[in-house]
Amino acid sequence: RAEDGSALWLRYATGTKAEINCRKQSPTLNIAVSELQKYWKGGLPVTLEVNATKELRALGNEGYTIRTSADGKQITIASSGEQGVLYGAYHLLRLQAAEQLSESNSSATNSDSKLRVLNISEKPDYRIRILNHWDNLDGTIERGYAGHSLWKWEELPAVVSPRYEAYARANASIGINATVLNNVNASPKILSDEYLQKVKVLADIFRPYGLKVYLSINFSSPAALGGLPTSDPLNKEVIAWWKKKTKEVYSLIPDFGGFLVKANSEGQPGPCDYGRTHAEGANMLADVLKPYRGIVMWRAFVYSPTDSDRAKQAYLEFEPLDGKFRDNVIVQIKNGPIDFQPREPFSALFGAMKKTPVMPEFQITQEYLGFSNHLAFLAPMWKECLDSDTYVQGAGSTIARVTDGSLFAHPLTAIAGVTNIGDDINWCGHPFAQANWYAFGRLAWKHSLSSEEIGEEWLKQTFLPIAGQPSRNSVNEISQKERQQLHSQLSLLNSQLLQESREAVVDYMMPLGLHHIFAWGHHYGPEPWCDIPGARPDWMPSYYHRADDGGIGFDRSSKGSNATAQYHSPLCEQLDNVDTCPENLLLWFHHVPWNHRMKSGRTLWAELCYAYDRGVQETRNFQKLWAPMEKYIDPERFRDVQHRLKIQTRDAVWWKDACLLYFQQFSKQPIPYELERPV
Ligand code: GCW
Repeated sequence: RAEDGSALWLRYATGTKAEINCRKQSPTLNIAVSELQKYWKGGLPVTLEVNATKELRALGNEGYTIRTSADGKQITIASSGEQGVLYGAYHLLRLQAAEQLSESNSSATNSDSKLRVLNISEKPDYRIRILNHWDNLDGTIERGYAGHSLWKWEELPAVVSPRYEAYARANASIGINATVLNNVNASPKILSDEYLQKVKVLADIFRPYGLKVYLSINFSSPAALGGLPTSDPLNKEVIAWWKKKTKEVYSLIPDFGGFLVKANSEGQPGPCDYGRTHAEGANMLADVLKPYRGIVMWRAFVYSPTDSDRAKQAYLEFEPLDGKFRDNVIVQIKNGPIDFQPREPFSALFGAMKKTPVMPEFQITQEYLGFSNHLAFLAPMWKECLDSDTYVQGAGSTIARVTDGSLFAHPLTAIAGVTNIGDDINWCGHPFAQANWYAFGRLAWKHSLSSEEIGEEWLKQTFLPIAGQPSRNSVNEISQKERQQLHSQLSLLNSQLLQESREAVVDYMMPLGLHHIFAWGHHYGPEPWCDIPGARPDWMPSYYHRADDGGIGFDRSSKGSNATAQYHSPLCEQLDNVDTCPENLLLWFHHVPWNHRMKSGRTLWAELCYAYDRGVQETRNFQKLWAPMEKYIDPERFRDVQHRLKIQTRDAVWWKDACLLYFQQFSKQPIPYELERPV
């Protein structure tokens, strides 16, 4: 019963062919039919319908209904579009695999119990639900921890890996409908004729699954690839070059999505090189893409070493441009103002652009959360961002509502996730990292889903025994009693491991609002002491933690860099005041004396010690929570997780000891005896 994780959450059992009816045929509908024929075990026949009723039109061509007929004898999946039918089919299979189909809803469910009456109606919250691959054309992945790129560029277009289709299927199963194939640090070569032929092959494979291809472009492609003397966006020849190139792209890929652009950031070229604004650069590309209904995703991740506070820069650069972008441009904003730290406040830019559609960029790959060695379920972090209130139109102006089109009625809505996928057999490195790909898709579809619901779905699909297969310790199927125990174990894993894991990382790496005290060059271990003479100050940890004899933390209040002023009232005042600022962001916004009294009654120093220690102890508990899974699942996945959890604890101790010993030279206070102290 070896399992290698390659099936992801799609570990469906095959068996007798189910009765599936569909009057139309098409590549997309055929996938829906075949998936259900092979894997639907619910007993009732399923009818698939593409139908333009008023109700279905309101749900859009990706929305759907799933209903049991009045006589209870069949199920109908209906949508006004073929894509919606496919999503409906995966929804039904998900309910089955997560054992959420039976009437009783008890943990003792099995395939024999009575099917509940289905009355489901769904439509996605975002129009574009997109993965961003930071994959380079040489096969490496920037910040990738699961092997090399899935895209075998040197073999394409002739050789087609079966994983391309498996990738599209996995995305379709969770509603992801778009993907950017290459790194935002983009090679101009991606737009060469040679590479476009390769991209076309991928787009053709993805199309029936409703997965649209986008590309990251290098802003100086006209010069670098086209040989022009400039890439100035207002230059006529440059515009003509982009027009010709875009025409070529669409002749190969008629439903091509558009361009993602990282411009004038971390050494990338951009319109500012020619004295033009980000809007001028984005609009030039938008005009070129417009006739094909393509869009531009323009990243707001910009900062330079000259300004005093990096956390303020994206806002300062982009807020004045609100209203200056074409309607097929969307500004892509990282969740926090710095860079995917374990915890950041939300980026104030979300509340600053009323006239411009903006989209969140989340990082699924764990660049700053232990790579693929640490277990960190990220749904709680993304929910924290989406549920944050910007107050841009008064209370209730959450980031979810700013970006899903409900607050400002922008028709263009999107959400991006920097993916953690590589060519490892299990796709994501850590078996639990698959949960983050899954969670991103589910939240992009429906941001009101709770992290607990998503965790439960994923755990059940990933670890319940596949129906009809022998159990871990015998040739028989798992017994009813064992099944119940496994269900309780999974529910513990959900509440105490998945849901706690991100907070544990925050605790053992950067509690209380600390950020970016990572080692130089990679972003894995701690190096708060790092000081490289002559290096960019904003790339040094001391820039961020500012520890000294007087205290620790970055003063971004009105007495300091005044980043708090970028937030709307009443949040602005709340963050600005050291007594009302949430303690989990305290050192992000304030430089606080070591003896400052925290809500717990402890001093800041003691609180810091307790937080680091709590993080370590949590990871020890994760190992204990995982141990009983040995009885229920295959040894391969069991040991893989067990092994990584050990590494996580070892690293957590490393973080705690390194940070506490370093900061102690400023606090000059002992580490409390009741904690696990460094030697
Ligand atoms: O998170 C940082 C990374 C860079 C990345 C950059 C970005 C793709 O350390 O590797 O480059 O942000 O988002 O552009």
